Amino acid sequence: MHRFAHFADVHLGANREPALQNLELETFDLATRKCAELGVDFVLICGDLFHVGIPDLGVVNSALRSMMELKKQGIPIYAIYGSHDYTPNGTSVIDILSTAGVLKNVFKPSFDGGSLRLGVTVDEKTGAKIAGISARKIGLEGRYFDALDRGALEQEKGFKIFAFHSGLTEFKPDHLGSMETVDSSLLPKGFDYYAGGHIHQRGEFSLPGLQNVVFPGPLFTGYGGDLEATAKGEKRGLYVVEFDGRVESKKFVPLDTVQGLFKEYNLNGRNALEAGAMVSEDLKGASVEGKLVVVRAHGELSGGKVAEVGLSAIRANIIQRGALHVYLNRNGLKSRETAGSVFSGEEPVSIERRLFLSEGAKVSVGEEHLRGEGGAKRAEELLRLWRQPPRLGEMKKDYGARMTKEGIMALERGENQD
Ligand SMILES: [Mn+2]
Repeated sequence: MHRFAHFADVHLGANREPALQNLELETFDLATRKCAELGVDFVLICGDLFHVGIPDLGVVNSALRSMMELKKQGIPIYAIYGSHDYTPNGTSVIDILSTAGVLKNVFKPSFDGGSLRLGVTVDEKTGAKIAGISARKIGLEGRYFDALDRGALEQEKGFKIFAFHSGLTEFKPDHLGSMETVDSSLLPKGFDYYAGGHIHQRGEFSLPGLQNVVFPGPLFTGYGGDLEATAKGEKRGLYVVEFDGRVESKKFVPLDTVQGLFKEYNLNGRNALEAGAMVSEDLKGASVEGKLVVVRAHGELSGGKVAEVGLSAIRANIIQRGALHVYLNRNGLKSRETAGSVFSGEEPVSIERRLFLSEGAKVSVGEEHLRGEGGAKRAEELLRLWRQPPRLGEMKKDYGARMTKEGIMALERGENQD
């Protein structure tokens, strides 16, 4: 019996906070060690190994160390590009790793007229055949699928894996409604396993002619939404597939690198101080040590400003109590006092003027000439000034200095007064 590991959407380098970045790298390292421990014959990574095409070298170095361990043990890594690995007209880290022989890019396209032919990579040890389509920025891989010569792939004999990094229309999770996807009918039929990536939610599917369609979900987490799901307890990990001429079993292997705590607060109708007291009281007894904590607050405060809820201080307190990381999501939190003004149906210039007037009235300004109409006028002038692009050949430094100087002049009393 042979086996391979399949995972995707590792997004190394996605998070800037050191604790999360370490966790990303630790999870990847754990995944590679798990692969070796489970005795897989090869590893297939279906895109978004890194969060950007040209990541921080420290992140690359650490990931490389984990991959070299697999290489030393004779376990090859096959990969395709994800939408994040792609750099237009440039060289991506995946290219470098591929040139160095750390991994093998299995996207081998050749164009014959309007038709796309895919080269097949044969894994030496198991004889498994892998064909794959890399992603391009913003779902442009759809065109690859349209042009794909499916017949040639369908005629390939033996155990076949199709690797791709795209959502499939038929299996799109509801919350990704607006995401561009590829129709399943564009996939070549009759492969033994369809190794997916791109969808940050785990799923196993099948359709007539398409068996074993698997999206493993992110290995750790890529975005804030993933972080919330992880904190809520969603398992992250990789697939191990056993095969012998056909798929004998496929198993999800969770990687428990982090424990999470998710808290959600609807602060609708409370004033800022009340809301803050409620949240901090509720979190007082929570066990947070070593955990990834996500706090989401939403609703419209009846009084006070969002900043007066004191969520930042609450976060600092949770960190002090030993939490690994606290992610604060207050995007849905508003205050009646500071709710944004809405002007519509007017010329941009007059919308700007009214916006400056109404916002200006909310702050206390010491300088007489910056209040009311005068202030709005100067704000408009600053806006007009700072909209100017640099002059031809002007250095960034000189442009910055000029903007600062002209900006100060625009704010000064007596200037441009009428
Ligand atoms: Mn991704």
